[in-house]
Amino acid sequence: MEYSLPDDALSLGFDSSTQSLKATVLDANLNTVASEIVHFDSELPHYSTKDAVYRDPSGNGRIVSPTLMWVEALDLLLGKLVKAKVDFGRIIAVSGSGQQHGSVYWKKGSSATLASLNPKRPLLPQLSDAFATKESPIWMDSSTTVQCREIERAVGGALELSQITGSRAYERFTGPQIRKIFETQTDVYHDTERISLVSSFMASLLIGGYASIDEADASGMNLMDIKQRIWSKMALEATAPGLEEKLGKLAPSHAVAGLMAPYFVERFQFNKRCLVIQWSGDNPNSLAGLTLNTPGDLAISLGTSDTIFGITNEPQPSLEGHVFSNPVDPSCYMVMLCYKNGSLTREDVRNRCADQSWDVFNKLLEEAPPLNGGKLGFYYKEHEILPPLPVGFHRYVIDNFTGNSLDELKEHEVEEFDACSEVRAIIEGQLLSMRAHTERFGMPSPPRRIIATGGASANNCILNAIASIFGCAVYTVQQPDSASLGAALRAAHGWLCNEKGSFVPISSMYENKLEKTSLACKLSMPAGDASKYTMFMKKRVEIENRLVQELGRH
Ligand code: XUL
Repeated sequence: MEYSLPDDALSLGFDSSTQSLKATVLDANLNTVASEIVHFDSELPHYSTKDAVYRDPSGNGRIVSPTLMWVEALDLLLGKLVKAKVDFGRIIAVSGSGQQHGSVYWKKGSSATLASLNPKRPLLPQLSDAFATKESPIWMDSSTTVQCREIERAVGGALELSQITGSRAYERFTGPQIRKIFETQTDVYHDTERISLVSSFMASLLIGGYASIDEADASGMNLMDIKQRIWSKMALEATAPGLEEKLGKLAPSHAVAGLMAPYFVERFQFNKRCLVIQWSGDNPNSLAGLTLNTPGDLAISLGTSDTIFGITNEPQPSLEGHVFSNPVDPSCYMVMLCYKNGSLTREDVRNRCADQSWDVFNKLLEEAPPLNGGKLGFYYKEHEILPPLPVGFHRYVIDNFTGNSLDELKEHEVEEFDACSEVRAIIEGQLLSMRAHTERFGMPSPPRRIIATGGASANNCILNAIASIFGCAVYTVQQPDSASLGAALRAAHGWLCNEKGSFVPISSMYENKLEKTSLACKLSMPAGDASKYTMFMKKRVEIENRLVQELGRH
């Protein structure tokens, strides 16, 4: 069944990312009709941030952003939307995306301040005293290793924490960040009435009260029981005392956080029935913006780091990657894997073997046969996290390789490959690793479809390799604003669920519109034959496991 929005309706999605605050406005046909942006460094220079953050000069890995910069940016961005003549009265729902893991510490008494904002004055002066600390730790912070190990130990180990919360403890995750504040800034912790994520913080501004944390972004905290979608008592106790009260309740991502606060209705002429739908993290919103909606859907974002998102019913949380609650359907899960060695490592091979040219690179890729005559390469120009391996290149040739069963075949290590084998080895190697790790993580095989995005997804030869290795259709979409677009789609979705009084699948909103709208995906390649690659992948996993045992650090 297809659901539509009222003809003249608009939905608004924000993206409060590390560097900027963006807005995307969609009409009832889900076409983008306006978008605006505020860059923090250049447009709010009085915070003196570099890359929108403060890095601790002692090199201890502490990285924070000024909370008030985000408050001021919201006023500024709404002013730009007014200038762009967006008719605020037509906006039926607003949602947003926040950089994941970052946290905000509301001072005792601030809920009253939030509820009584004066629409004649900007937000900033009214909220300048609302926080127990004005510095929000963000995802780039890596200063909480001690707290990570303490939390893992308290719940019985890293794997146990992952099975409860969807991830082992990571420095940037909010639980370890909160524990560090509790341990090192005890006054701040005790003076805090409510802890928000960046996402629920921005939603709180819009509703004039504390918004719940949504279940998808809560999955990036090491605090939520991923199966039951409630705070885990064990994880809470391992993190800090009295924490549950400071976190408030959880809410499904499609739920209504509240009505637009009178402050924004009077100051910007929003409709007073405008709904604020729960904000979520940037990665969950990107999943929504890339139109992933069904178990088996997979997105591969090929950028500086390669990131994979997928939807599954049966996740297998482990010591790598992350399981999140699915932001567009709470009955299943989102999995996310991040590779550090992405485009810079591909470029390194291009520069060494292909005269620094993608055209030459593509020709070489096509000269080498699929399965590369049994040649397998592992290229880590950066210390890799998936698998955990140090910088280094490793090349192997499978002996007596015919492309049929590899079970009995042995391999030997070599120093180098010829240029076309090297080019095919990096591409096949990265993709085989993605296939192996997503399958190990509980993604269906083959995937239902793959949506490729990011710089390298413009390369048809690489798309061809993705289709053959994964054995499914690959679509491309060049959508640089997938997080704010996803937020706008989720705003419309939340509005529809509220209107129908129960959850409706998000795909029912755009199924028949896809080809006509800005979301259109083009089928790029037919599925290839993946069964030979299945054997090749098993061989690769065998070698990878050996490398991790020999060289890896957990
Ligand atoms: C995800 C992560 C980043 C942030 C900022 O775990 O740390 O992607 O969400 O974009």
